[in-house]
Amino acid sequence: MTELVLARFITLEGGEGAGKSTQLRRLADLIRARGHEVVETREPGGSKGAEAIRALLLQGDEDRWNSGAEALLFAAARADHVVKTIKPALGRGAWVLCDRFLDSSLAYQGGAGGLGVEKVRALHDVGSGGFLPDRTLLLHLGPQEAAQRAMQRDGDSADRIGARDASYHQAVASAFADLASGEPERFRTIDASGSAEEVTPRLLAALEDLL
Ligand code: Z5A
Repeated sequence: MTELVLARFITLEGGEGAGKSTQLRRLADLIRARGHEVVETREPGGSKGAEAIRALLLQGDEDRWNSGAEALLFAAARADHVVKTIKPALGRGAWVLCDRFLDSSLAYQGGAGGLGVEKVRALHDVGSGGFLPDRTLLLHLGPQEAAQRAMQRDGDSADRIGARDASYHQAVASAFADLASGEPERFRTIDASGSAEEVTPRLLAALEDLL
């Protein structure tokens, strides 16, 4: 008899303040209610080594690292996260929901940071063997609403990447849109406007065929 493969690796992506963390928690509860084990994780971070690298990446002066150094650190954190957390969970049949993954490096360091997506993909090949999600949900929110949400949460204490100017965040949004249109089989773009209660069913609908 063929065994059902239950494990799924799902990533949530989008600009700052789009509501990824909020939606990840809500989705996890709904998927658990369907009888699956769900592991909630995030990047940068998600394993002991990657959480240590997270502090290096997000604290300190805005110009602490250039795009190349940033991309190397994100790739190193991701390599640890994939081996220590994501693959073991998938191996036992769990769903893994991850707040940001490779596409954030492609959009932030590759696109907005000017490094180029091919170099970032090459680092991912070295660190994580090119490992990709089964599905990526890209939360799309207009820049004003996103900035309001981020400001409501962080006030003036944004991290060193979140604190970059509006043109950087606009370049991130445009890089995400390019990534989604380049890989329509993996990406689903979700309207993230409206209340959290209104957004969650849109995300769940984009996963129904995998559940
Ligand atoms: N980064 C990178 O450059 N390269 C990489 O490879 C990776 C990351 C992996 C990580 O920051 C930073 O690292 C990030 C990208 C960069 N910097 N930026 N920009 P983080 O892990 O500290 O946080 P984040 O991933 O940037 O989170 P976020 O994007 O800022 O937020 P979010 O998760 O999308 O949103 P949220 O926390 O769920 O919601 C934000 C606020 O809005 C909060 O007060 C909520 O209660 C509220 N909210 C949420 N949903 C709604 C709705 N529907 N209506 C109203 N209010 C809402």
